[in-house]
Amino acid sequence: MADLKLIQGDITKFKGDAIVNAANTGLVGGGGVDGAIHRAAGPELDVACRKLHGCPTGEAKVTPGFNLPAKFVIHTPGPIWRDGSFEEPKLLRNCYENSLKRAVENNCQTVAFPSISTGIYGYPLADACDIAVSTIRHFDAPLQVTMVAYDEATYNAFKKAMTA
Ligand code: AR6
Repeated sequence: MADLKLIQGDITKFKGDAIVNAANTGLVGGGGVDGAIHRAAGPELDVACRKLHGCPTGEAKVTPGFNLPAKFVIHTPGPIWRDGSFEEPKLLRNCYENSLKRAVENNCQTVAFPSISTGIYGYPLADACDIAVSTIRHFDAPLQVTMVAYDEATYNAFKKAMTA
């Protein structure tokens, strides 16, 4: 079972083995947490991402962390919320599960996640938190996972999902 804890803060400051990036399918960088991670990692991250030739929604690909304190960045494009009938829940579950698989493959013990898809991609926060918490908790590996909530609403929603 993966162990899960919650903090509020900036994921680019996470000192551990890997941080997860809420990316886009082109892996070309963007706004939100993706922009923050690219700024903090430095331009080499963009060069490394371009060599990966994109990533389908729900899958996950790894790069080094370059100037970040974390050793690796695991890039996963979340689903863009439409109305919930376009496999959004399954795709969001895949994001968490495939990111954790990449972490294990790279011998990571400590991994941090942002709240995937609940910013620019518009996934309803409470539902996304339930999916994140249950997928991480059911993942069978000795990983220490930290959810890094940037804003208070996200922190409170995760807290609720974790105590439900
Ligand atoms: N640390 C932790 N969480 C953060 C940080 C940070 N430094 N900055 C923002 N967040 P979003 P998405 C939170 O929009 O919805 C990009 O353009 C933010 O408050 O970053 O998956 C990509 O290239 C929110 O709670 O990701 C894609 O095109 C959460 O991270 C698209 O956005 C996710 O918000 C992906 O959209």
